[in-house]
Amino acid sequence: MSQRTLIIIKPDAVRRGLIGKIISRFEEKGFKIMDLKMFSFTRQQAERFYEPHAGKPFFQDLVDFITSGPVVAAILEAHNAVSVVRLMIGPTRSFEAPPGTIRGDFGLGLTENVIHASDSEESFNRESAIVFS
Ligand code: FUP
Repeated sequence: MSQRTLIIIKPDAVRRGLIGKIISRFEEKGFKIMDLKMFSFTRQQAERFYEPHAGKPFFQDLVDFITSGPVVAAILEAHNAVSVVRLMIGPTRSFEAPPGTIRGDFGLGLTENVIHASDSEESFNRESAIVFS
């Protein structure tokens, strides 16, 4: 059955001019783009978005980073969208992400790791309500 997921092209990738290349990968893979927007997270919105990480040692750095410039958010649809997109982005630590993944091809960072993608349908519902409200 068709499923939706959320991706966010993070400020590092937007600053480096990678929006087109990253969106193209999902188009070429066959995803339908259901919604797309560029915006900047407010601090309050970022704290809600990353609420599952509240209290962790990297939380403030994460909020500082995601609010440091514009991002591009998209809702993508396909069969098994959540797991297919997670495969395409690669592991959290870009420096360990295999070539061929988006993090593996475009980044080196941990906090600055190019792209976010929902890790479950529940996360998609929660995150998309914050981003596309
Ligand atoms: P992911 O689902 O791959 O985006 O990774 P997580 O949900 O585990 O982490 C969310 C974000 O927190 C990551 F994108 C990067 C950041 N992070 C850090 O900055 N330091 C850490 O030690 C772990 C995660």
